[in-house]
Amino acid sequence: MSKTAAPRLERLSFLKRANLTRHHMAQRLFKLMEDKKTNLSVALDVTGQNQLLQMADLLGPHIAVLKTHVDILQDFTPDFGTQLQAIAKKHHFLIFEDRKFADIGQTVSLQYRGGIYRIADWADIINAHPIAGPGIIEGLKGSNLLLLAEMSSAGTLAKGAYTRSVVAMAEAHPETVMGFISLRKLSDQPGIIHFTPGVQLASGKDSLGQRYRTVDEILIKNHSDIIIVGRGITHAANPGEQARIYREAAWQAYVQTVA
Ligand code: 5BU
Repeated sequence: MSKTAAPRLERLSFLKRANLTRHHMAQRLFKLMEDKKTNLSVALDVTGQNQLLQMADLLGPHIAVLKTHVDILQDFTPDFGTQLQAIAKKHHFLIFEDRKFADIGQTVSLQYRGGIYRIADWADIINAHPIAGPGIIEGLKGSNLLLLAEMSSAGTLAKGAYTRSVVAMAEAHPETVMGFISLRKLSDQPGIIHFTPGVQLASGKDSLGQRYRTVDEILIKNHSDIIIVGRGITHAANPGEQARIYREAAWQAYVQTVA
C-alpha cells in the first residue's frame, strides 16, 4: 500500500485553530507548534532521572511536547518536576505525563494531585482512560486532559462503539478535555488536538504488541496533529539528529495538508 496517499487540503492551520478553542492549554499548544514549527512529541522512556533530564535538554529544541512516565524512574526525587519545568521553559515545550488514569473520580483526583509524584504540580497535560465514565473527567477537573480514544497496540479494545463514546464524552467536556490519544482525527471540533503514538519512519512492530505506523500515514492520511515518538528517537545512534529528522518529516506532512 502506498504510504503517500494524496493529501486532502482541508486542514485548518494550528494558528487558526488556536483562535477557535477556549481551552487555554490547547490554545497555548497550537501557538507553540506554529511558532516553533514542530508537531513532534518525544516519549522519554528512560529509567534514570538525570538521563531523562539530559535528553530533555538535548531534544528540547525540536519538540512541542515531552512525554514522561514518571513511575518508571528508579531514582525519582521530589525536585524532578521543577527541574524538568526549567528545561521546558528554556526550550519552550510542554510536559505531558502519560499516567493513563483509569479509576473513579475520587481516586484519580488523589492520584493526580498527591502521592509521591504530585503530577498536578508539574505536568501541563495528562491523559485518562474514560472506561470508568465521565466521573473521571470531574475528578481531573482543572487539568488539561487527553482521553484515550484509540491505542497503537495490536488487539486494543479501544475501537468502534467505545471510541465513538469517548469522542462524545470529550465533546461534552470542552473545559477540561483538550484532545485525544488516537490513530486518526476523530472530532471535527477544531480546538480538539489529536496525539498519536506508535510512530516510526518505517511501519512495523515490537515484540510486545506495539504497532508502528509511518509519519505520513498518521499525519497525511489520518489527519492526526502530533506524533509521539519514543524508541525511534531515543534508541538511535544520534538521538538529537534523529529528532531533527522526525521533526522535519512531521512538519512537512502537516504543512502539506493545510488548506
Ligand atoms: P515507542 O518507543 O515509540 O514505542 O514508545 C511509545 C510511547 O507511547 C510509550 O511511552 C507508550 O507508553 C506510549 N503509548 C503507546 O505506545 N501507545 C498508546 O496507545 C499509548 C501510549 Br495511549
